[in-house]
Amino acid sequence: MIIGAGIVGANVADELTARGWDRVTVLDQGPLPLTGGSTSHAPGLVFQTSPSKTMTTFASYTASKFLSLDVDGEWCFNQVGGLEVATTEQRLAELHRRQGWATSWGVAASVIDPQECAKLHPLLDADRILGGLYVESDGLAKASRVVVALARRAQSRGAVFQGSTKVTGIEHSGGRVTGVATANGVVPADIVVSCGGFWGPDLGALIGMDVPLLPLAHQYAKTDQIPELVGRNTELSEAGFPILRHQDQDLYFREHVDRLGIGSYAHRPMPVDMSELPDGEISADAMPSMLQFTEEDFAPAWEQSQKLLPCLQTAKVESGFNGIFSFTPDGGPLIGESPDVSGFWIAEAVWVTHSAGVARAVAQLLIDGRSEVELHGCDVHRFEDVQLDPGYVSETSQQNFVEIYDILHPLQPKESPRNLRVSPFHVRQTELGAVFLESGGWERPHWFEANAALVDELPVAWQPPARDEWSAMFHSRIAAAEAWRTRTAVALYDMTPLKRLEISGPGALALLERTTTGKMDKSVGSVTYTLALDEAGGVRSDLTVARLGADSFQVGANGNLDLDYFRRQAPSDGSVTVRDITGGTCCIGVWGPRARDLVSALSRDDFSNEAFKYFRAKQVRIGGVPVTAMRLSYVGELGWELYTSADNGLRLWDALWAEGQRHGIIAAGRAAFNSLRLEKGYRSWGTDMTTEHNPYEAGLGFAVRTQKDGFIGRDALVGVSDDTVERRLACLTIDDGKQVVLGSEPVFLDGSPAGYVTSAAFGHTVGVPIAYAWLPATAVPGTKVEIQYFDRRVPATVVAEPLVDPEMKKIRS
Ligand code: FAD
Ligand code: THG
Repeated sequence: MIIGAGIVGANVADELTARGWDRVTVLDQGPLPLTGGSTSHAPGLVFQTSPSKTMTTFASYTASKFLSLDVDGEWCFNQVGGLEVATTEQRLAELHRRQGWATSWGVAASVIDPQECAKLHPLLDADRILGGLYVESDGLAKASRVVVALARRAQSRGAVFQGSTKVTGIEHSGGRVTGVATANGVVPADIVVSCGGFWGPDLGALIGMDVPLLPLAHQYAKTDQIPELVGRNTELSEAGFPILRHQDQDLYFREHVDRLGIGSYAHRPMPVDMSELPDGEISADAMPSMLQFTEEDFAPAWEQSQKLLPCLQTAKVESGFNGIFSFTPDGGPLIGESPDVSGFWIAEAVWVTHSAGVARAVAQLLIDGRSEVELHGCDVHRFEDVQLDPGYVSETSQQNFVEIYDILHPLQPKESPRNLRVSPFHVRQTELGAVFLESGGWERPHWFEANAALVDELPVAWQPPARDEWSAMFHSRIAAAEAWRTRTAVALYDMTPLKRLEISGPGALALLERTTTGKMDKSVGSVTYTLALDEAGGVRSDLTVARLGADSFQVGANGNLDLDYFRRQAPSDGSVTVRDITGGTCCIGVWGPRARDLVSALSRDDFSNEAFKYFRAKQVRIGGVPVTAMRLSYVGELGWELYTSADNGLRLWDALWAEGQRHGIIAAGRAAFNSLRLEKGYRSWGTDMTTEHNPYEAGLGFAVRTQKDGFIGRDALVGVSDDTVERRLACLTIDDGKQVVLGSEPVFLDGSPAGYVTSAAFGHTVGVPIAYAWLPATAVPGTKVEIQYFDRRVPATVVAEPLVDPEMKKIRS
């Protein structure tokens, strides 16, 4: 059962029936095929390029799929190309960065000069622009026709489409969906996929599922006849020039035969009160998703449009509307299954651009249990609890509307809402001048201004080179001092935001044995670095599992997706409890060569190498505070992660800080942390590897215990080894020793794009910038490559990893 016959519902029906599911019903409250939803009037511009690999892949699939469709010979995709123009130097630089993303994700794109732009789109004033990004394979989706083409195809395979049928309830029993309620009675269904677009929250509410999206109105207007367009297009072709974006003014354009359509994000965010939508009979003129055009909001857009396209100076706006569609807290779509009612899925907050890609992913999830394209930025369970609050969703989604075309630095934090979640050390961090960035609602120190004086003390070998303007943003040279002190003395890192799960009960061991690649039946006090794989052997997370009791484990995880996963995997007999203990606890990483001296001075417990081995956990007391100490370090230094309950946190920090004065202690932040972990070769899940990669490709084969039977993903890895993989996460250093890159840049091998950067940082210990990148396995250490940074190629070399302490001397001593 699919709820919603918009572009998403129609694509899901098509993708499911294409895979042989022939008992698919699609219900829509509106008439078919124009239901009155967002799809009914979508102008259908498909610009593929995005900072996200997944979203770009979705868009490319959508374009190629729609290109193969027609309705009685009439096109579904008009591949006119896409052109994004720059009117400022910053935007031109941004277009180069976007060209890099396109290249990284496999879409051909080029940055062209103003004359070439005007040749492709003669309505442009070439004197106003500095250049453009041209993507030949972009184009226009005829969304309403795509729906017809897909509905016909799905119907030919057995699907049933039914309009004018509103779903008013979701039936379920024993935690499983059983059907949907409509005015005509209950329709049974064992799987329900809600593709309700901006009605998603209302549909989710029927079973108590949070759907964190906000319906916002967005203006779209059409001009009267433009003389320059007369005779260029036919009623059928509609358009011939590339679709156009003018991001500096939050505008986009397309042709409608001899008129221009103008979309604007240049107005105030206009959240929609769902209770005020026109109710009653839906028709082409009375669509709930089309609100009255508010002319005054369009005025600045019109003025700017006339500047970019001088032909508009004698034109006028003939019609317009405020159309509704969905925005989310981070701009990504929402895909996933209800945590409470299995069989109830959602696929919402999806653009036409990504619709086929999202639908294919949903079909694969339902049928194969996994999507070939990784979904961590799309999974509805990626949000933390505080991020599901309607006030949070509203504020952040509106901010996303405002920033939709802005040039955003990868480290740029949101300005608001902030201070949602703070660790017990927050007050001390603030005193030390912490510069906080935000993640998952947590405030995380990036560096501490209190360490500024240390920059002058840096030995010559540790003094970092000057940075270019872009890579210097949201960065400070203080990170070098913090890295230096971590490697030479001792530093405190606030690890509180790291997701922690307690998995306990008589079935806990069996659950972990089945869901991870490592041996879990070890002595109490053992800690294991391990992987959770999907059925195809893709890495769904990397974890540390500490056995704190016979039936009690503490899992260091990567995020809410891990919580959701273990909850789903836990047997229904109640023999396992999966609890998120992150908020009630806190964690300090005490790392550096003086770490042992420091903690020993505050404790009667024995922290010697013999008594407290690497990757062991113990209950100890430090400074009078009961602590679970784990001897491991993501920064690759001697030391411990110290866990205690939140109430004890501040006292623990203060005890370490006071005693630490004799040991050269500092507080250190994420900037140093990221640099140190890359030097040590430690991967970050979601950035360096995802479900698209197997452990051997990711350089994590050591964590797979092939002798162990029956864990998820094992069968898929039979015959796979370090020697069989065709691509690998490789460590690169930048040849000039100076140019830092930031991630997602394309990497060229023998002059051709061959991969992309995942994580990068300046390696303070080794004195060169480091980049990890996916590359063909043939790119062995010594191989020369080039990284594209804006419009430049930066020479780099594949090197053996890790760069620091490959023999584990520091960390194990
Ligand atoms: P919809 O098309 O809204 O479909 C949801 C369906 O669910 C509706 O038909 C609705 O009737 C049905 N439904 C809801 N509740 C119930 C219920 N209780 N029972 C039964 N049925 C129900 N995207 C692009 O990619 N490119 C663009 O250029 C573009 N331009 C846009 C311009 C404007 C002005 C607007 C408003 C949107 C634009 N979009 C664009 C966004 C795009 O239109 C939407 O993201 C997309 O159409 C959403 O598709 P959908 O199938 O999820 O939603
Ligand atoms: N601490 C804890 N849990 C975590 C992280 C953490 N879980 C999520 C994430 N971070 C996992 N990532 C890593 C990566 C590397 C290591 C630990 C967590 C690590 N690796 C050793 C190595 O490769 O040398 C493993 C050695 C071994 O297996 O014996 O330490 O930061 N609690």
